[in-house]
Amino acid sequence: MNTKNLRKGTVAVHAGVEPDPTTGAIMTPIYQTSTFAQEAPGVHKGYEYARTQNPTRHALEKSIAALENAQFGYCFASGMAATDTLMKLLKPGDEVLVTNDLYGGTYRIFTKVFAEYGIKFKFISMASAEDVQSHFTSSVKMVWIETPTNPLMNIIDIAEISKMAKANGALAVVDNTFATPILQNPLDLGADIVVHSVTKYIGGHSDTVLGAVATNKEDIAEKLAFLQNSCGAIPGPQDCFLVLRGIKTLQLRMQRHCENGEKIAAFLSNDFRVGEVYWPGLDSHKNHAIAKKQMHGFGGMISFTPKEDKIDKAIQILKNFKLFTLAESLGGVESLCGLPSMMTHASIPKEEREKAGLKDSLIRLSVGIEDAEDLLEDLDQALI
Ligand code: P1T
Repeated sequence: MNTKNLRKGTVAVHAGVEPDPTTGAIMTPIYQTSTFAQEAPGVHKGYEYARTQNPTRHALEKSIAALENAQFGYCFASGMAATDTLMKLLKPGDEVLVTNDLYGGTYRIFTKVFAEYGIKFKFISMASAEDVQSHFTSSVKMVWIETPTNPLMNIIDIAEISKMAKANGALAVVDNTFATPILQNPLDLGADIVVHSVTKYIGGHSDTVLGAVATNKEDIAEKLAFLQNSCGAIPGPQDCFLVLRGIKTLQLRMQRHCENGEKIAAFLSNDFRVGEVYWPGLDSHKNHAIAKKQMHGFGGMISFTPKEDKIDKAIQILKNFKLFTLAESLGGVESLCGLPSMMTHASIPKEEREKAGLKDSLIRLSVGIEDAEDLLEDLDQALI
């Protein structure tokens, strides 16, 4: 189905999924096969070998591309595999400007893996777009933006920084994991490439690890297809099927994540036991105006510090939770909580974390789609 002029909720239900040509099955089957029969050498139905193409994966790739208003989409074995592939667009000597507040695993692959291959990474605050301009040199070939950032919920102006990247001959890449294509479409704002940890909201049910990249640039798409096939970090068809199923409710889920997020952010902001609250929907958020400009909702990710800025206090609060589960990851239907300094961001050295404003006592919440009243009661009994 051509979903080009349809709205996001409709795209989420229909894009990429056609009735199966052989049986009419409404749901794309799990094509659990490694290879495809050929009538004669090179004569086949568009599928040769399942690393190169798989119909279940293709359906998911079309769905995610359509949601991101992209012509091309590619799926990978994880969000990190997607990031790994994007780094292979670069050459030794190239430099990447990276937001200084980002997922710890992304920091790790940049500093511990690709730095060894001669790619340079400069971690900078992108909260103010003007401050980014002075960092461009002729070696900068890519700008890596995460917005909202993980875990401080900083908001980066995608349109402004993409414009700067273009003027300086660099690619603008946006990790859109926290916002999802329902709340933010970076390609429409001028970015060249959008990347997702599909493991999170897009999958939505904490049952699959998967990544995706989407773009409207044909030359980049060609390279991505080449890298996907050459390096082979592809997701299996069963995981693609699970995500195709999850995507159908993406818009509904995001509406509820946003509603619950708003109630919890308001509660935390007014509680005497809480210090700082980080959620882009709050008027007090320093880039709330940019969030309003580029997002269609503010999501369900919230971070906060206990009033008394002590890691022990944070650990006690995390232990007190009954409904929020202490776990890495985010974006599932169930609410999770975590301590980034000891969990998702432990791979970033303490001094780097502190430079970015990430305190050891910061608690991160992934607010699920449960009844908000139950979540608020759990928070109230957990805070000390
Ligand atoms: O886990 P994986 O699917 O490989 O995705 C990596 C990744 C990429 N980008 C962002 C913004 C992410 O948050 C992640 C993974 N993050 C967690 C596991 C976490 O708990 O923050």
